[in-house]
Amino acid sequence: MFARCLPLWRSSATCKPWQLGLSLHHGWERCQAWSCRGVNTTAEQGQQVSMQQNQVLEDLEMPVARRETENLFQERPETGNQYLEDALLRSYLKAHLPPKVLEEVSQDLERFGNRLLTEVKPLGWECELNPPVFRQYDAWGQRVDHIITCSAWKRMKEISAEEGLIAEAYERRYSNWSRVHQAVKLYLFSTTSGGFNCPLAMTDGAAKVIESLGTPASLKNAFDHLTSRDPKKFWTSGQWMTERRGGSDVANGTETVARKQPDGTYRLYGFKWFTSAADSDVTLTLARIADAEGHVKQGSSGLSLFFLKVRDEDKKLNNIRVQRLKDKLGTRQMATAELWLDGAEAELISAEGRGVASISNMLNISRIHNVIGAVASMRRMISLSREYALKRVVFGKLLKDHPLHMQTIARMEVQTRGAFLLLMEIARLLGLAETNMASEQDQLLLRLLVPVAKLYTGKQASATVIEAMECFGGQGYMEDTGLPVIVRDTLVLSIWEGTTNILSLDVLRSLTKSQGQVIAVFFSTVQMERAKGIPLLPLQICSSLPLPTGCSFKSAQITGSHGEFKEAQKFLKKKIELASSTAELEPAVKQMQAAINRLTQFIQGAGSKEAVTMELAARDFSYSLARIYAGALLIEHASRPDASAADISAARRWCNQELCPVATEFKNSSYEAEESLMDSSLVYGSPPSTSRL
Ligand code: UCC
Repeated sequence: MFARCLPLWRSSATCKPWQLGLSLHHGWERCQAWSCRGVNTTAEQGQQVSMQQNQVLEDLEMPVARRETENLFQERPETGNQYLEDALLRSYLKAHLPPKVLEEVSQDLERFGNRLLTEVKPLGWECELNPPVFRQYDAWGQRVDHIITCSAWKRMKEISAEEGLIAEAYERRYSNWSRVHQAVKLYLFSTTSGGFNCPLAMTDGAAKVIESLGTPASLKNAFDHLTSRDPKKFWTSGQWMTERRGGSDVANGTETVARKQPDGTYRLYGFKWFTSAADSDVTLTLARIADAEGHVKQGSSGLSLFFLKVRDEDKKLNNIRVQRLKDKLGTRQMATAELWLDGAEAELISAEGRGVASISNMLNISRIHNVIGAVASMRRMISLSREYALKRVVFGKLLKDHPLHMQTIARMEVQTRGAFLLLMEIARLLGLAETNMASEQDQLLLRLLVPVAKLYTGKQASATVIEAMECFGGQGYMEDTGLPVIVRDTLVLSIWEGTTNILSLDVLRSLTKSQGQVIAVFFSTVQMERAKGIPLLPLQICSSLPLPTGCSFKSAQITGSHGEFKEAQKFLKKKIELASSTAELEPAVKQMQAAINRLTQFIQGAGSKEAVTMELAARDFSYSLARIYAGALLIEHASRPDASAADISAARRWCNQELCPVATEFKNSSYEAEESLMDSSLVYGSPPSTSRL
């Protein structure tokens, strides 16, 4: 009886008289009396009073409101060590890592999983409850612009260093597998990190940019700090790209000006509208270098990349003023600020006018972190739903025994598996690239898959976490369950680091820049050994793809001969080679064949269309690439000799979905110019007028 008096999530809830609809004095007394009576009844009468009689007694004595809330008692879903509970993660590592690396990495991950449970998880919750506070002036009217973060947030920074969450990738103690190790640690850390995964994403990106510049002497110290395991030494970095005109069209939206100083440094003047983790130690940012007359060059080629320290040795801001903190839907644990740069001292680190190209290394890394965050959110919400279904009784039985409920979670599981394998594939390719072990094809594939995975998993994660929230009924909507935090923090993943459409256009950019080779490599990688009937896609087909305004793909010349292409294929792993020996995978393999065929036909068909066709198709095209590639990975994983029935089922179910939506929509004429006009009519309710558009 006493136990039933305990509240669902917070112990203070039970005896709040105002919640019982009673006057304070009377209600409090009744509450106390009721609790005691409950204890006494049980103690004194024990077995003599049947539960039924007890219930009648309670019903008679309790206020109505109390009786109702009493029946709402539910079990809290508890999860254990995330590494040990993640069967797919463990089987992936077992299948791919060399034995010695597997042994060490597994030990580290198991230990880390325990640390997350006991130490990091409570800190993450503390970060949520104590978001950063901005204090502009001190008590004496001095402008101080302090962003005050809680002690748990500071502790997250120390833990990140201790665990080598950035260092791991740059020390490369496991050679090409270091990136996989790092990605897995970040994946486990993500949903308990209290938002600290965001500064880590940008820190990794900054380290990557510095390394890709050959770690110039002037940046060596910064690189050491960004990749340090010493909590006292570890720095985080920001990534200040977004200005008041927006964050997508960086080439036209950047107004910040850089003025060269006699000592060769620069002073930056401008306004950064959205600077995440504004408490970071350093940052990379873009600005336009002013000439002697103070003129700047507009457009992308006018942008250069700068490194700057946010504060000096005395912790004084580097001629930066904080205007305010952003009031965001999610990631509220992390300070995002509007900043005025009023002569901030900075170092030019790219060639003049090569700012966007230079910062793209950072973008690609932070986009990979975005994928990590997406998959982690999906996995976390499924784990909690799964656990809850083992405890929650509805309509006379556990949720897990309701087939429709299990089907819902299983569908999320299939999506999450596809997303997870995409993530691992990218980490694997990145690891190869960073240890000079990547073939040219691996590098092309990486360039293509990063935007594809970022845009696709961002959408998957949003849908999945909302679906999973529903698995808890009304409880999923309650703040103090922690579930809405995960939902809120996930919804940003399809927005920051490039929205879905911007990323879709980046997929087209990767085609243009590589003169179609990224798609050729894509095809040869997913092509099945048994798909004998499908001719390998010649590079020439890709050259006929029209691209949106500004993209020069149409005029691109194909340099690789068909022979070279065929030669290159010899080095490519056939993702679903082994599937031919697994009969249960036959339907999935056939669906993949059909999807690849349809994608080929789309590319051939789109080649003869106007440029707008490819722009309109960009999103569906990217979705098709994501679904086909993830399908190939799932089939590959299910083809292992020790694959489980669930692995096979996941591959089959994944391939049951529409794998090539771009071909379907193309057939439906959805990318024709007339349809584009109709899009506007549908949106505005009448034929679009120029004044409205
Ligand atoms: O939102 C933000 C803060 C969020 C915090 C981060 C936390 C993440 C945490 C996750 C953990 C859970 S920061 C702002 C986000 N903004 C963006 O992501 C920008 C979105 N916009 C784009 O991506 C655009 O497409 C731009 C900026 C890249 C377009 O610029 P341009 O200048 O118009 O593009 P161009 O002219 O096509 O490209 C310029 C050069 C080209 O190289 P060159 O000159 O050699 O031909 C491109 O090939 O840059 C190269 N380039 C790339 N290279 C452009 N994008 C890429 C790329 N992705 N990879 C390689």
